[in-house]
Amino acid sequence: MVGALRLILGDQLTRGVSCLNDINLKKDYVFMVEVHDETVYVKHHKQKIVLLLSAMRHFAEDLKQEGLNVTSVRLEDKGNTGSFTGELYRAIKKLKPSKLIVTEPGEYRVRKMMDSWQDEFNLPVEIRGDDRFFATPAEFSEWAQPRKELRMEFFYREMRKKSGLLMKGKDPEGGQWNFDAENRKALSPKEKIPERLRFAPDAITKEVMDLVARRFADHPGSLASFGWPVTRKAALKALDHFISFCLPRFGDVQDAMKGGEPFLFHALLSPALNCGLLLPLEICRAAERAYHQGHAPLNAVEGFIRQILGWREYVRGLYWHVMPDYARSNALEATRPLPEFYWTGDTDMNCLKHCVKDTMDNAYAHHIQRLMVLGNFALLAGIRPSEVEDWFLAVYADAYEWVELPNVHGMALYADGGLLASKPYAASGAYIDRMSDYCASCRFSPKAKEAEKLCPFTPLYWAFLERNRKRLAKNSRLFMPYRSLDSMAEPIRKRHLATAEAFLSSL
Ligand code: FAD
Ligand code: DLZ
Ligand code: SF4
Repeated sequence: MVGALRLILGDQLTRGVSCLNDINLKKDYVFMVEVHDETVYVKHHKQKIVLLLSAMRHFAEDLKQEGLNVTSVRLEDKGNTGSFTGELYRAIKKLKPSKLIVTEPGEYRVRKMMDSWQDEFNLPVEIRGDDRFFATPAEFSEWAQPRKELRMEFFYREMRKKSGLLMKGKDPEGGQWNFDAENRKALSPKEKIPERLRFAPDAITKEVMDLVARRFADHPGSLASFGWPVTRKAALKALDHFISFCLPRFGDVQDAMKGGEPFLFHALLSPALNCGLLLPLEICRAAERAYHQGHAPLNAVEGFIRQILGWREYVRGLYWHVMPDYARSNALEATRPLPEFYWTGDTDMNCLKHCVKDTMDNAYAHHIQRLMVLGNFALLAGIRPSEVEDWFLAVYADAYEWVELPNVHGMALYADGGLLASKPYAASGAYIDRMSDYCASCRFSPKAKEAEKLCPFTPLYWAFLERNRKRLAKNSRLFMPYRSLDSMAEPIRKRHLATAEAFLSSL
């Protein structure tokens, strides 16, 4: 007699995941399924599919080694119905378990499926909370409910107190909660960029790479440089390497960009973290230890921990607090289609060309590339939020809707009208010039006097402000930009607006 069937999803590859708690090794079955629907609900980057399928296969092997009964279905298996529901139906028919146990998923789409399973299978379904986060969705909602504005900084402070990370009793380490002001330096051309730890594909990964190259040839991205960790052991090595060689400089140059250097001092841990190979607490503790051992300065360690304990938790809480309505808002009424160069990199704008190339080569771009180049362009050009969101969800190895959507919809596009960000992250080419070396080899320049050479971000920026005057002019944080626009000589203002119009029509 089979006991419980315990489903593990592709982003739940953690031995301590709640659906495995109290497992009966003799009677229960663990169920893992590779399904077509999950590989194509957006056209995922090839590396993202390889990461997930290879990590799932390794994880299933580890569980088997440990003596658990594991049933896995492979993508190419005969009879694979292609969906979670279809595969569960087949497994339940075959094994006749007494109940189904799952951990809540990371996406609303899958949650809706789960909610239908009890009736669909006529079987008790237990949906357990995902305790791999610092805060539960209910805790976030309790924090958010009485507030008009949901600013990350205040939620982050609650998480510092709750976790005790970087706390000295009741006070923050160093007497300040946030050292962000120290973390906006440009990169010196002499800065030595550390070599990154990438992992050569083993036999399991190679087999999956062949499968993906054949079956998903029309999906974006290249497999040539695949080097993501696909096991917990490798992910722990990647963490160690980051703490030893990158964390000390992470803070200072966190916002910098450099052509041909996609990784700089960033952690590269989000693909492993988001599929469960690493846990947020162990990453934060490792960084905190580096600070206490004098290996990394406080601005770097606080800045890094804030990304995970603050931003990551905050966007997850926000997602579950406001879904499904959140995805439907379009506060700036942006309706332009996504330009083709987001897939091909075929544009004269050097910053975009580099960021798209990095993305397609590695299924990765760092935060400022995502926000201030790729996101900023979509914001200024008024690209329809759902098209931008589908792109971001498809091309990054760390992308799941719970984390992608608030970052794109709220942070990059201001499509939620300011629920997440107190003002749009709109910037002209001068910002990109200050924080990168992209402009030096671009056919445009933010400083050019001639209209045909002027960086397109500049007219797009002013046209964005003009277009959204009614919606944004009252925002006190945009007082200065609107004052600059209003004090601009009329012929120059008109020229910017006409140039932006012509540029947008040419897209
Ligand atoms: P580091 O820069 O070294 O940061 C350390 C860790 O902090 C990351 O691993 C990540 O877990 C966490 N983190 C940092 N910033 C954020 C954030 N804003 N939200 C949530 N976690 C954060 N992150 C994703 O994990 N998946 C996404 O799909 C995703 N889409 C994004 C889309 C846009 C438009 C923007 C602006 C940001 C997005 N981010 C996303 C956040 C951030 O860019 C990535 O987490 C980060 O680039 C991952 O690389 P890293 O591990 O080298 O991070
Ligand atoms: C992203 C992904 C892919 C490409 N393939 C699978 C899969 O075959 N099987 C699976 O269980 N999960 C996969 N995933 C991750 C899921 O899409 C993810 O678990 C859901 O979006 C819920 O967060
Ligand atoms: Fe990008 Fe403008 Fe700089 Fe060219 S000049 S790299 S388009 S910011």
